[in-house]
Formats: sequence, C-alpha cells, structure tokens
Amino acid sequence: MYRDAPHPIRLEDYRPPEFLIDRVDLNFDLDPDLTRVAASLQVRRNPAATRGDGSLTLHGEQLELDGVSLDGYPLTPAEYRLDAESLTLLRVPDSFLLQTWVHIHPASNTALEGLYQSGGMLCTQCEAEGFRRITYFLDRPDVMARYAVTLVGDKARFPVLLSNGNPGESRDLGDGRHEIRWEDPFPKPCYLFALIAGDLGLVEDQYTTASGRPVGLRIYVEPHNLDQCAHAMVSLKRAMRWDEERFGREYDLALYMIVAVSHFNMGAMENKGLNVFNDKYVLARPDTATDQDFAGIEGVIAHEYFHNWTGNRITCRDWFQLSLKEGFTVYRDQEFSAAMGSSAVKRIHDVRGLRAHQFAEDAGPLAHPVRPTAYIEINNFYTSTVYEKGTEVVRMQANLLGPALFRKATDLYFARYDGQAVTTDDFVTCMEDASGRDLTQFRRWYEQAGTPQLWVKGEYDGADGSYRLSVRQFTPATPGQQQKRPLHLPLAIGLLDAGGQELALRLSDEVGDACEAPLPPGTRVLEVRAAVEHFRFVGLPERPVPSLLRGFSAPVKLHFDYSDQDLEFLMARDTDGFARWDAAQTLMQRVLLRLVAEPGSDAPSAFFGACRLALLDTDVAAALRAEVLTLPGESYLADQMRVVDVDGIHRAREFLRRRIGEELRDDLMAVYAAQAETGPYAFNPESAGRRALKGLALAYLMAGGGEEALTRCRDQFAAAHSMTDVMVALRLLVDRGGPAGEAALVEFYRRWSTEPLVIDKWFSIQATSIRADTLEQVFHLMDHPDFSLRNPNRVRSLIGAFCTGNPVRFHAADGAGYRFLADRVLELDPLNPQIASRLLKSMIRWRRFDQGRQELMRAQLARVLDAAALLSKDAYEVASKALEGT
Ligand code: B3K
Ligand code: ZN
Repeated sequence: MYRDAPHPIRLEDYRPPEFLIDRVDLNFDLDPDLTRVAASLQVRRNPAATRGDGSLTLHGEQLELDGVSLDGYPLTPAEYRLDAESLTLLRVPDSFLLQTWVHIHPASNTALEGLYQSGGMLCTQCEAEGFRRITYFLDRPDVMARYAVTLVGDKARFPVLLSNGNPGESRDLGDGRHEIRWEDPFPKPCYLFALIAGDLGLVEDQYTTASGRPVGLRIYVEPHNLDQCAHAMVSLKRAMRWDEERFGREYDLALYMIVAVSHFNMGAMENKGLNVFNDKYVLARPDTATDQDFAGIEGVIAHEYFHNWTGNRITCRDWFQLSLKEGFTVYRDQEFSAAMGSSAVKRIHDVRGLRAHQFAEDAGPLAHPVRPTAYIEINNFYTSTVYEKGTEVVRMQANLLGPALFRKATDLYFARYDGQAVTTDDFVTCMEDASGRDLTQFRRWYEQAGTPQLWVKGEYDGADGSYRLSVRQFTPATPGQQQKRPLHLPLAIGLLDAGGQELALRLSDEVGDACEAPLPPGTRVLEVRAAVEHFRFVGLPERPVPSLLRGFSAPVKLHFDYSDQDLEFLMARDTDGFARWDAAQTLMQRVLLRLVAEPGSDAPSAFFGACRLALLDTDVAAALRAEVLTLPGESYLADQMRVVDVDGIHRAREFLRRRIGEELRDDLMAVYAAQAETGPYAFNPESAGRRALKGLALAYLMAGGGEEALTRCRDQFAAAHSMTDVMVALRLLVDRGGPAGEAALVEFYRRWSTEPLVIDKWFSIQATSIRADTLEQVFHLMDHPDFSLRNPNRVRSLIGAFCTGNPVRFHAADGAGYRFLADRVLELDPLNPQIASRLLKSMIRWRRFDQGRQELMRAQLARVLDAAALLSKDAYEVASKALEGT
C-alpha cells in the first residue's frame, strides 16, 4: 500500500544494471500458509555498467528474511540494510555467491502477484514485478539468468509440481512429501519464472517441429475439467505450425506446458515452457462455451505461445519497452487468427476493439505513447495503447515494407537479438536495415500519444481524367504533450467506378509515392508524411468513389465528405470487406447521431434499403453480413459527441433497432430460418458466421416486437443447440423483462451451477441488462453465494460488466452507478490493487459528460483519492491523473 507520495519511474533514468545474475538456484518448501524459499544467486559486476558505491540493492516486498550469506559466510544485520521494498548489501566483491532464506504466505496473497493460492493449488504470477514477492532479486527484465528449481511439497495435496524448463530428478522424501527438480537451459528474466503445485489432471499430446524435434504438449487442469481441453490443444498445435511457416520460428524445449487456474488477474502468462492461464482461455465444450469463447482461446493460446520468441527469447530491456513484446505478439496472434478464419472479420473485430478502447484512452487523461516515458505503477500500463496501438504500429511497418521485406526484417530481428533484452528502437532498426528504408519519422509513433486525424478531399478533373486526393493530418494535444509532429503512415486506398469495379491506380509520377502491401487487389498504399500531402491519379474515365483506409492501414480517424449514397454504395460494393463494414458503420453512426439530435424523427427509407441489401447479399459470407449490420455501440457513439448524451444515445439506438426489426421483419425471418443448424456444433468460421447472422436476425426481430419473434427466441433458448445460441436468446429474454426472462435466468442457473465460467456469463447478462432496475439487481447479486470479490473473473463479470458494458445504467443521472463503483474500488483496492485500478478507469473520462454527471463523477474520484494514505500505487495513479488540473 502506498503511504509516502509515490515517485514516478522515468525512461530517461534508465541505466544498465550494475550487477548481473548468471545462475539462480531456488528451493521451495511449499505450504499455502508458510512457504520457505532458499535462493542461491551467482552474482557478478556488469562490465558494461558504471561502478557505483560498492553496494548491491535487491528488490524484495512482503518477504520475511530468515538469513543471508555471501560466499558461504552468514551476514550480520550490520552488513545489510533492509526496508519494505529492498535488501541492500553494503559491500560486495566483484563476483560472489549470494544466498538468502525467506518465508512468504501464499494463502493470504489476494493481490495474485508472486506466489498465491488459487483453489487448491499454488501458482505464480511474476510479470511485471511479482518475483520480488518470492525472493530478493534484481527484478528487472534486463537481468537474464539460468534457473534450477527444487520444489518440495506434500504428496497428497500437491502430487503435481511444475516449474520452467525440463524436469530433472524427483524423489520421495519419506515423510509424506516429495521433491522434484526443474532446470531451464534458456537464460530468462525473472518475470518469466513460474511454479505450480496442485492436484491436477493432464491432457497430453505430441508435436514434431519442422526440423523433426519431438515436443511433449501438456495441458494441466483440475481433474473435473479434463473434458474441456481439446480445443486449446488443437489451437496450440495450429499455432506452432503457423509460426514455423509464417515467421520461421520453432519451439525450443522438449516440453510445453499450460496450466489453467481459476484466480488470475489477466488472460494468461507466457512463463518459459510453463504458461499459466486464466481458465477462461483454456476450457471449452460446445455446450459451455460460445463461438467468441472458442475464438478467444485460439487467440490467447497462440499469443502466449508466440511470446516464446517475441518476449522470452528476445525480451524487453525495461518496462517502457513493453510494447516491443506485446505489440509484436498481438500482431502475430491477430495474423494467426485471421489465417484460421476470415481475415476481414478478424480485422473488423480488432478495429472495433481499438476504436472502443484505445481511441478512448488516447482522448482521456491516461493518454500515453506506445512507449511511455514515466509510470508510478507499471501494472497500470498493460493498456490498449501498449497492446493494441502497439500492434497497429507493427502492422504499419508490415504495410510499409510489404510481406517479403517484413519477413526479412523479422528474421533479422530474431537473429540479431536472440538471448537479449532490447528496445522498440532496436526493432525499428531491423526494419530499416532489412529494407534500406529510413524510418526516422516513423519512430514518432512510439513517442507521440493521441489519435491522428486525417481530413481527406478528392477532386475529379473530367478534362484530363485525373483525380486529386489531398490529405491533411493533425494529432490533438494530450496531457503533457501539447505539440505534435506529422507522422509517417501508410494509407491504403482503392478507387471504384460506378459499377463497383476497381479502377487502375496510376499516380502521376511527380507527386507522392506508393508501395505494395498485403492488401486486396486494386489497393495501393500511399505514404503520408507531411502535414498536407497531395496525390494525383491519372487515366480515370469517370469520377471515382474512393475507398479509403482499406484494411485500416493506419490507426487514425479519417474524415471524408461522403454522401449517404456514397456510403450505401461502398457498403454494398467495396471489394475490401473491412471497408464495407466501415462504410456501414459511418452511415449508421450518421443516422444514429441525427436521431439523437432530432428525437421523434425516423431514419431515411434508403437506409433501410441499404440494410436489406446487405442482409440478403448471399455472395457475402454470413459472418461479414452480421458485422456489416451491427450498429455501433453506445460508448463508441458517445465518443463521437462533443458532450455525451447518455440517454439520447440509448434511446436513438433502441429506436433504430426496433425500426430495422419492423422494416425488415420478413427478410429477417427468412434469414433466421436459413441459418438453422443441421449437424452437431462445430467451431469453424463458416458455422460460427451462420450463428452470428442468426443471432443478429433474432435480435432485430425481438426489437421489432411481436409474438412470433418471442416464440423463436424461447425455442432457441430451450433447444440449447450451442452456448452461442443460448446466450443470444437469454440476453434478449432478460432485456425484454417479465416472466419469460426470469424463468430463463432460473433455468440457466439450474443447468450450469457447477460450471463457474458459465456462471460468470449468468452474472454478466444480468449486469449488462438495459432494464431500469439493473443496479439494484447487481447489488442483490453481490450477496449471491457464488459471488466473491476475491475472484477476478467474478468481479469482472458482475462489477466490471456493469461499469463498462452498461453505459446507460452506469451513467444514471442520479450518480448511483458512480457511487457504487467508488465503493467497490475502495473495497477491492486492499485486496487486489490491479483489479481495483482497472475498474476505476471506467470514470476516467468524466470530463466528456454533462455538468451534472461531471460533478458526480469528480466527487467519487475525489473520494477515492482522499483515501490516498491507504491507497495502492495502482489506484492512486489512476485517481490522481483523472483529477489532474481540478
Ligand atoms: N504478459 C502477460 C501480462 C502480464 C500482466 C502483468 N500485470 C499477458 C500477455 O500479454 O501475454
Ligand atoms: Zn502478451
């Protein structure tokens, strides 16, 4: 807990470590109440660092020190200094063996950092700075060591004892305990250390790498979950193959282990050879998991696997470089998921997420560059900017270089930096060295926060058949960064003729330039560098309709003065699936914002016509049709308004949903019927797409009202063909209210009360319901025997879902939602600061609302900050930044 004013850590203060640790030998005597950790560290002075005062300071928090010795000689308290965060040895030689003995208390560790208890097992989470809660160490990623680990534990309670690398000798200690040794041959930073002790079942498989080496694959879960691992295993094998083919990366150990735990702060963790997963991203059966869950598992399994090269073999020099591993690894998992399914649909999902979270972050008080320059608590910087914008920055480099040169550049990166801790700058240098291109200006993407805006204008000259595109860019100021410089970015475009055919893109050679990119035929990538750029295309027989920012080639907001007709045209005819969806989003946003401004008006009939065309266009895959017809969310619409009109947006969106349901009723019925499932559930892009379209049709039909829709909805719930179908129907029945909704909730709980991940869904559905009494229900559910503040999945599924997934109820004008959130944050912060601080972020953009709501949110943020002396660094940093300048 924070008591003194916390000081920020700054990138400019980075210095190489004064000491290095080559070998680590750890011995754990495991017990949930009291675990003893003995550490032997082979330490030496770093020849590349400047000499300090001869002392060595190790990180350590919440450790109870039982002894220290240096080269075998015990140290007396006079020879070291100990405080709540460190152990300083006052005089040390240039090279020595340091031994420490500490004890820790896993069972009372509710922060879920370091060694903690989850259900009956013990597990670890060390990234970013959890290792210091296990033993005294140089807990920084640029200190890489080889580890040997001995685990001792009760045989009955902990029959399975795991750590990184390869298993060594094991023996029975004769007193009811056993011991096993693990050795990891690869040097690693301590944040990749892991251990697991528990009574776990195991699903096993084999993989042969491209060069013919066998790898044992093991997924460990609680024994009753053994029937829910198949999809994770298939995903893992596919990811391993894909990484060999696409990036030339092979796995390097004889064993790859995944362990699913029920208490976990994030999605999963890429510990070397021993990934620890939130069970939500491992467990799935057709009856328990939705298509979205299946896709999530595929993506996260791949993500953690890909980290083995991008993160583990090559790691970050310091935590400011977090995006080096996260941006690149998310890029890799996005590309993998695109290859396993539809690349347009995958891109749509990712861009929707980016716009909802990252653009919002960039426009608020927590805006920061992809490579931040200062933090109080690094856990607050596992953000959408570092992850998702960081991914876009990698993707832009791939777009600028084209596939062949990008691959050459990543090969160079892997060859040059294997076994090292490096920076985002080193990554860009590889892009430059492999391609011969100058990315000096491009590097600004890592330094500059804020979402760039592009204003594009097009002028057709019938006399000479030319089309002039002018592009102006501007990045708005963000906290601490008033002046922004122009960015170098790839702008992918196509030009369509009136019949929807791609026109040949020939630039008059005197202005601009272009390069090839991995985008649809007919597309060209223009390189924008200056604040204002002009591109002139020649040889055009007619006025074209431009299709701009295809594939979302750069993370910007693009404005072009399209008519409604242009948007309807692009929505129906663009050859780029992403651009079709984007045109539909722009049109829907326009219609919705008009409805907000003029309550009582209706959408134009041409709009319904365009929706009908998109719904019935069977040349387009069902999944893409479902995306095209999905209205922008309320939070996204809110981001488009100068002052958010919470109720107006909700009213307009519900109204338009109803109107689409009414206008398209017969077509929706037909489409719904046409997607009926015949065989058993299977997760594949085709059938998931059909279920998505079916769900969308049912939702509009229910919005349109009538008995027939309700009957369909009840039938779908009762048939329970898949969890995807059940969840769609449950959502609709609950939102509609009345006895049918109540009955469905009771039935759902009865059926699934023994499956925690399904019960999470049950909590979420209620927390995100648009019903007026939702907050009351949430209060009520907090007393439910299945609810616990100590399980992050539960907290997210009830409290998180209400605060971030239910804008109209969370932002109720009386401020009850805000009070509720502040109360929960204050309650959670002493237990689990990471979760508390994440929740608090839902009020961060309070300045965007009307005066009344601003006041109410500000007061609750101030209430949280008033607890400063007791607050964690995590929550303190968020609350204080939220209120900066007040
Ligand atoms: N690297 C982990 C995140 C660790 C969380 C730190 N608070 C998850 C991932 O990106 O794979
Ligand atoms: Zn990651």
